[in-house]
Amino acid sequence: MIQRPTVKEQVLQTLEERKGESVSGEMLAEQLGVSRTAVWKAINSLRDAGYTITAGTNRGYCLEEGNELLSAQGIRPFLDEKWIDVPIYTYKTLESTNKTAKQLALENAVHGTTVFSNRQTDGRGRLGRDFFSPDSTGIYMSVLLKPDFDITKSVLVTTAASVAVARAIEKLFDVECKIKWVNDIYIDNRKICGILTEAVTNFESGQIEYVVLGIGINCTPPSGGFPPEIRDIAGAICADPAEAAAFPRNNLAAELINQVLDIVENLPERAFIKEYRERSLVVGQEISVIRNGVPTPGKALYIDNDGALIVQLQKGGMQTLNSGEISIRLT
Ligand code: BT5
Repeated sequence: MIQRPTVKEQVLQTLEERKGESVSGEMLAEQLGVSRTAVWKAINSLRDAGYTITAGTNRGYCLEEGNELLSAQGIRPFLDEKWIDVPIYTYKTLESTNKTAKQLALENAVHGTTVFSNRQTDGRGRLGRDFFSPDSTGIYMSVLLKPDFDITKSVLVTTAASVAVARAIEKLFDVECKIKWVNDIYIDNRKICGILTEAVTNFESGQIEYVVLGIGINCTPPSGGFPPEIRDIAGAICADPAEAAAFPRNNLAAELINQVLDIVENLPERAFIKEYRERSLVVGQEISVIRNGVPTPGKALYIDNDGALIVQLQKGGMQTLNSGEISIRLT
């Protein structure tokens, strides 16, 4: 059953579309077919949610620029026509957006359904590691992928997604994104994004039914700085914590959806591998391959057409790394 948007959601939609402009309460009431009191209540409830909405007697209501709370209404105006209808869910707090996206998948959510949270209490990395996901300074999102082709090569989804994230960030900001195999995005030698891809297989057929693509991005540094355990590696797209409120999170969120869904559509052609190689931080570098906590030194030679990393081991021989169960460290 399709749920009708609430008055609050509709008011937010109009204010987001006309951000920085005054919109009269009377016009809003008329447009939505509700009373002016209902509009006034919706405005108050949006203010409670953290939006700065100014009001003048004749001027009407104005959603001030720099109010970058993530919302479906804020994101949708930036989506490409092609993806304009993807279902978007935004939350203040979730344990993990990947967990919620998996629940939605069980309820038959469609390809492209995307979940965002302003904060995660149990954000996950690979191999059960934590992903630090503080309030309102990052984008934590999961996209449900159910393309109509065989998605068995789900490792390619991670490879493609890294390129999509790099493209989205560079479209909006004057920065250069590099990729550390498999799935970490770096700016100026600091990790600003991690990606966690989870494939869910059908119990009976053993086939991959869908993939949940989780992306965590540090937009600005958290107000208290990064916790000590990641202080030396973590960074953010914009280094100034004072920019947090004005950071164009809705625009970036939409661009991430656009780029991810575009690249996944063309996944079987693997055209993105070339760009992945060009963005690589590791090719040609001395590295340590870490399997079950044990490091083995070697040199990263190249990335093959499946996104696997080919390593020349110091002790002799070559190794093809194609599993998310392995980490590498630059040495
Ligand atoms: C990742 O794992 O980097 C994948 C992170 C995926 C997070 C997204 S957020 C939305 C969705 N919902 C989830 O629950 N997860 C996904 P991995 O390559 O294993 O790296 C984890 C390591 O990165 C940690 O052990 C830390 O060293 C470091 N780290 C943790 N939080 C970080 C942060 N905010 N920024 C940079 N590095 C971080």
